[in-house]
Amino acid sequence: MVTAASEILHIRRPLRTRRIRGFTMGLLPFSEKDSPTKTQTALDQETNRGTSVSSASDSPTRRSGRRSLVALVLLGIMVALVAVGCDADAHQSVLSSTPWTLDGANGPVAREQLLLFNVLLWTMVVVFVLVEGALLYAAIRYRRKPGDPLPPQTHGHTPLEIAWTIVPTILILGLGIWSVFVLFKLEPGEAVALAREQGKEPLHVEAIGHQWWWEFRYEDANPDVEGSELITTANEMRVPVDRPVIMTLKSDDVIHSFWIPKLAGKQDVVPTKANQMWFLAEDAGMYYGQCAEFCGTAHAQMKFRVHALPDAEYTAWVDGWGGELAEPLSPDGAAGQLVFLGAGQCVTCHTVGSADPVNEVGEGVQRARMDTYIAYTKWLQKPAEERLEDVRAGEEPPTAFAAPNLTDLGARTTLGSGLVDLNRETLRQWLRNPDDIKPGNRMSELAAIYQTRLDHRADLTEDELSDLVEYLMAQK
Ligand code: HEC
Ligand SMILES: [Cu+2]
Repeated sequence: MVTAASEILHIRRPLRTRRIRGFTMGLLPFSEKDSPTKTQTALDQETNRGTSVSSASDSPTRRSGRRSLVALVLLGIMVALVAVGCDADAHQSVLSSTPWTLDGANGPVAREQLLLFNVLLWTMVVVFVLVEGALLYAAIRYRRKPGDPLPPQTHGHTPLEIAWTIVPTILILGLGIWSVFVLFKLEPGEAVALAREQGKEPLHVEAIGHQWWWEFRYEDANPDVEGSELITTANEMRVPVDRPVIMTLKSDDVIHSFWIPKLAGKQDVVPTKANQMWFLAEDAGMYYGQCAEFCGTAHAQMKFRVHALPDAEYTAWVDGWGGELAEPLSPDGAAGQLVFLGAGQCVTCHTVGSADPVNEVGEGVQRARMDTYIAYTKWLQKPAEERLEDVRAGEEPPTAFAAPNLTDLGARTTLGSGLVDLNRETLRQWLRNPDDIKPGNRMSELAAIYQTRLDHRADLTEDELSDLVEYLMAQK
């Protein structure tokens, strides 16, 4: 009995202490050899070395070495993955392969911001390299070697201390003051001043962020014409070149962020608040935009485009918007219109042919749809039994929600807020099941025609779909 117990103790003790050592060794930077005083456990360990079989082959130092190797490899993979995502000349990047030319930026706003960014970045790179370099050099060159005596102890070095106080102060003050001046230049007032200098009026556009698409409202689409028409469109914004564009940013639901990398930096789009920013496109062409604030399931698919057009082309778009169709509807298109207004119930959420129709009580329909959406989401938060009672009593809130204005859909280039090119095939696919193109979108989540089939497809025949495609593609 006694021998058995002592044997157990004899074997168990070193095992346990070894585990404790393994734990502390991982935390402490020195090895057992350097440790100034050997702990009792370490001494125990030594006396028992004969019995501890695994300590040599799987020592804690070796284990932690292996661990740091794994960490290093993981870090390497991460850096490689991040680097793969870098493309200096990408569509949605203000950076370019020749950063000193600032040619990734278009217009005064983006250029000003990029210049500030570049100067801040490279100043910080220089400071980092100098400070870290000095640190590494000192750490390696003057590291303590065995047997070294204590080095001479100094205290204070006035010129050096003055230098490392003054230099950062000048740097931070200089860059800080410059940043503030750049901020002032981003104020809309600057855009008005610039436009007046050019003898023009700035263009005002309102962007409304919705989960997960963008609405654009032009109160005065042609600023050179007094009281010109109201235009509402979605996901693709048209602006004239060389004219300051002042954006008013609003949100219908959550916080979004409006970002056209090549034209201007990000600006938050906050519910109940109207933020402003401006930009000016110098070169005609297409600029890519993206919501830059996580706003829910389809956030990454909340893109948009800015078409900067020569004045004449822009005015032609404004004059041609709405009103008579470019070509009269074909018989199929006319059938599609009936589906749109009837079986498809599209008209509860979408408007065609008008910028902002007014409802019976004289309020803008799109505004009313936004309010309905808020009422509906609040209703969804009620307990299920109460909702069931509401439904039985016929008191559930209406399901009309804000959706893209489709008046100029046929003239757009994309579908699903910049996700896929717009053509008959993609439009048909979208109508059959929007989730196939844009998972998580609000149309298939809320429109009644997608709620009746188990496969979540539209409750419409292939003919009805074709007619709808005809009707919508004719809207330009
Ligand atoms: C419950 C409201 C609702 C109904 C009903 C509805 N839609 Fe939509 N629709 C939306 C929303 C919201 C979007 C934006 C989806 C997105 O991009 O995330 C949308 C997007 C679209 C788009 C793409 C627009 C663009 O610029 O990307 C088309 C086309 C469209 N709907 C057509 C229809 C048709 C046709 C019907 C009827 C069969 C219909 N919708 C019924 C809410 C609705
Ligand atoms: Cu968003």
